[in-house]
Amino acid sequence: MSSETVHHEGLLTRKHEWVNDEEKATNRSWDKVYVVLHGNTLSCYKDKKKQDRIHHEPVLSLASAACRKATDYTKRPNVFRVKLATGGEYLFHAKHEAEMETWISQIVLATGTEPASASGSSQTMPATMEGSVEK
Ligand code: I3P
Repeated sequence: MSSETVHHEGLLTRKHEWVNDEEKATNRSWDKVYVVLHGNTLSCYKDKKKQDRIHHEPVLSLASAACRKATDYTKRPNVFRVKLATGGEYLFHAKHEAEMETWISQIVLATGTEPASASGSSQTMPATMEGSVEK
């Protein structure tokens, strides 16, 4: 990872799928969120003003998190998944493929893992995240 702090932000739509390895999120609606990636933290705000976090949730740590395109999620295009070290999982829906790829590469940088040399490599995602998500 470069010595420069990773920083990326923008509007995405988000679905919280899992609270941890065992517990499905109670609210699994898609929410518009203003996402701020800074260092290895991810904050999801209600809007660009960056005052209120969505659902008053805390900042999310991306340390040892995994991120890749959610190829198993077929209801929307350009969706990527972030799986936190806690087992928490989020889907993020980008407006187009380039936006999705930018987010994935920035988040992978922030997680402290090396980005995969070829896109789609399982290096960036545990095998359990491939295909259908069975818990
Ligand atoms: C959820 C909402 C989501 C849907 C989710 C529903 O209902 O319809 O769009 O996810 O399905 O629970 P609500 O808004 O009433 O909370 P998908 O768009 O991925 O289908 P789920 O229960 O299968 O996660």
